[in-house]
Amino acid sequence: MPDDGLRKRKTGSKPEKEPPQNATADEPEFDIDSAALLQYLKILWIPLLLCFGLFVYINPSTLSDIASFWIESDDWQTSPGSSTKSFVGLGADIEKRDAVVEAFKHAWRSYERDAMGDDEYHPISHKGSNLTQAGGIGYTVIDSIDTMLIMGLEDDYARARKWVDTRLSFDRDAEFNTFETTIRVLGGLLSAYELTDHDKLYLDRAIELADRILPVFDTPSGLPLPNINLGKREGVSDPYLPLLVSTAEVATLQLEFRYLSYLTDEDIYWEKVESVMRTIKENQMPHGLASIYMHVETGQFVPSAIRLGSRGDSYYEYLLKQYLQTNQTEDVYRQMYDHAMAAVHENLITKSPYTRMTYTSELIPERNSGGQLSWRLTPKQDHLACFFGGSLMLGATITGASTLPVSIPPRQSEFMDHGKRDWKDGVELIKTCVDTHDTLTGLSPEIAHFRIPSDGMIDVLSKSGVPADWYIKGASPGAEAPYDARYMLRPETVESLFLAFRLTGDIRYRDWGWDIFQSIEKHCKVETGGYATIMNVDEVPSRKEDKMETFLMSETLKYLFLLFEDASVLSLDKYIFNTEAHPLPIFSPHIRTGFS
Ligand code: DMJ
Repeated sequence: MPDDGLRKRKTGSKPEKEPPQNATADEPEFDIDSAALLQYLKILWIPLLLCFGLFVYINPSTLSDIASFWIESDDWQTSPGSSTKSFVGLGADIEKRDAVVEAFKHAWRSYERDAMGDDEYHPISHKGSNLTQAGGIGYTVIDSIDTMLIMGLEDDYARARKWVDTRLSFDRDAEFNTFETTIRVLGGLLSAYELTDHDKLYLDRAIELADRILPVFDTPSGLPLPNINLGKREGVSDPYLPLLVSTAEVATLQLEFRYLSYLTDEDIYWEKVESVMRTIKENQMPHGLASIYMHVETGQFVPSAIRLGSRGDSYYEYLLKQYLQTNQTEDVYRQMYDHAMAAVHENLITKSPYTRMTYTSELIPERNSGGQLSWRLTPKQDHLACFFGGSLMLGATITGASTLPVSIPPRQSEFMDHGKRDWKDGVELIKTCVDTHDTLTGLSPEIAHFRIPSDGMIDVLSKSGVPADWYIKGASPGAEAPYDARYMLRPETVESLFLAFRLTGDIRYRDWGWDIFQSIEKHCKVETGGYATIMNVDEVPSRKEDKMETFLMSETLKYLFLLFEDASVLSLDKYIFNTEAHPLPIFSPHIRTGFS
């Protein structure tokens, strides 16, 4: 190898050092002042070093921060989601925030005009309806109250309060879903109590409702029955699946009943829901995941689908939030959450084939002829699973933004053991959920299927010219739209955008949220009042269904409002949001500290 002792410069690379064009060979390199300065520095470096050493001794995280800045800043933080480059601060975007308030007014005031007090609203026929023949339980009114309070809509709020005071009745001889009644009505009452500086009306009604619900827990396992006859105070099984209960439904009552226990100092609410968590822990499946059904007598998991979507979703959400709710004093929930997250990462988080999008698959149980159980990975993601990106980011930092202030965006030293993994995947999952809005309406379908090599589908090119990574199953131009193609005003993507923005201050989350809001305005708004589910996200003009889900006012518009509101409003270090977006305060329990 020819070697003249000098490293050869790569062809075309920049010259290492060129003399300045006007320099002459005999000019001195330093003038006299520079030389004196060098002398001083030689004398000063020892005290400077000592000072730096003392500073690091007092602030030990400095070194790791510097190291992580150099080593990883352009990897984990910048590319997957957050960086100081797009940091816009956490102040309000008043114009956009106020546009969301107008949307809420459009929804609420038409409901009030056409259906005040009814459980549900049908904006096209301008009618209301109740969940049962026995009369309403304030489903829509109570689900919407805290949003009015947060938005400062005093007159609307005053009328809603009056309705609760004078017209609300839970004495209904009919069956109501335990989970839905808890998250919407009990959660709404508790949140209203908190945000009104403890208006006793709401606490009294919350106690009454919770007492009527309590009989559902009288089962051999302590797992609650799915339905409650509020008038008779009797738990009722699902007539089609009498021995089964859904995992998300039994494990998504805890924030509400625990907070009520804290407020009333009555142990019974706490004990009933905690015993559910104990049963779940004792019966954990070997891989740490939770199938969507449990046996109400034995308390065991029953082979059934495993997913972050329907009937699975808020089980994972409440594991983290129970830990955050009590100021991180109950380690058992952190352990259960960490265990579950490891299993989710190992088994459910998947990459799409073309653009390597991150999504969550489902596992479907199958038995062979010998009765042996195996699990089939299915590339299907419900819109419901889109809560998970923001939730992963929330759980990724050492504090969950509660006991200690966390930097925004967080520093390396502020992550949990697996925090970087969760943060990164959380950001990626949000990007995927945003990508599922790449439809003719700009809204995402109820269910997206992702491409796998064996799906037998012909490649359809996406806008960027590569084959599309996801599709709506059963959808084809001109044909009747499948159920999967609808958008029913769901909040999960904007919920994640809200959390991600609060944790990063990154403008991109606001931009995406604004796009979604504008699509809702354009395609779901009913001009005569209210908003409606649309039947097919890939059809314009949109065809509407005569239904406005209550979570539009409790969740979707609340999260959009908070996305553009100043971050000091309902800050994440003081509140957790129940799964229906009702904020409940973080508190330190005096006596009860969970189970181990
Ligand atoms: C809400 O009722 C709750 O968020 C629940 O956990 C599941 N999703 C709906 C809204 O999509």
